[in-house]
Amino acid sequence: YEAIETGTGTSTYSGTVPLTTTKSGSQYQLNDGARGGHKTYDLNQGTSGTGSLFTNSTDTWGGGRQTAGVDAHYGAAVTWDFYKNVFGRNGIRNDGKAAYSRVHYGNSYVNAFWSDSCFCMTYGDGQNNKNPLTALDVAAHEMSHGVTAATAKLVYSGESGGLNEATSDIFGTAVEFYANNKTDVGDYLIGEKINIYGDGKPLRYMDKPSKDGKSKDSWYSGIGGVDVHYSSGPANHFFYLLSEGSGKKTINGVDYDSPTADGSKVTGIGRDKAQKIWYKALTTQFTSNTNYAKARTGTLNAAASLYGNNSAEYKAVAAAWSAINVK
Ligand code: ASN
Ligand code: ZN
Ligand code: CA
Repeated sequence: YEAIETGTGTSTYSGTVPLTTTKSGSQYQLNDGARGGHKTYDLNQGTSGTGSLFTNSTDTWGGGRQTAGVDAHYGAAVTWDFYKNVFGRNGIRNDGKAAYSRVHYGNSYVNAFWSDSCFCMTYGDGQNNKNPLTALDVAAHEMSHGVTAATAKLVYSGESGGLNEATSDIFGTAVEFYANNKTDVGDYLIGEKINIYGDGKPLRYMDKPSKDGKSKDSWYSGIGGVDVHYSSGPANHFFYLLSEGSGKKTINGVDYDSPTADGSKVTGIGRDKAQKIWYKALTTQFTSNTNYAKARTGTLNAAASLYGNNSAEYKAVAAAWSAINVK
């Protein structure tokens, strides 16, 4: 017999978390029957297949190889809940069916990725297998690649590739704020917990993307030739400005200082409205070849349909794009 259960896990990055599991006979499995049957597997340093489903004799998880599995299983659940409760989206393809997660990929593999062909998320263990790339914002970033692939299908190169990456950073961040647990209170930093450079610094910054040394703060002709993880900068910056406004601000103890390309002042409309606008644009306006100029139009159309074309929200979208040089 099988039953849906609620267990507890000790994670790497999110403290003690609830886990939805399945009891099968006398064994518990990381199989989330409340969210489309999302399963989490241990690749045990392999690079193909599914390895083995995490199983346990009790419903208390963590320690050793299980710990990264706890993060991945929790991250997939919170991301599922975010899309469901905030946007009414029932899973990545809005069909109620889950993807799956694989952890412990390869040896000292410093990346995580979404693959549409397996419909799954995969996580490496980081440098010296010490920092698995399973933090909540990373998991939500990867799962959101699945949502983009199921909706706008933004091509993963050129300007559309930058918008694809930014979409994952935007919703990765939104999920972290949504979770609002003790250790994931939410910030506009990407990958601040995985110590990818060994110096404790985040991978990316949304208030001023150029703080990473590579991302672009604003649009310019030719940005389509930049790696998609850096051409995402202007759209991440747009989202920050639209949510929080320009200038200095401290949120959950983190200091931000967001500049504008033209010295203009932008007043934010709050993250809840900004994420609604981006989601509506992604799912009803953007297409595979949407570039920055079309993203401006698409988000303005989304804002008009949500709030009206004379609304403060519509005007803020226009102002935030202009502030990153998309006029
Ligand atoms: N972690 C990376 C990402 O999701 C993997 C890649 O370069 N596609 O963007
Ligand atoms: Zn990505
Ligand atoms: Ca973050």
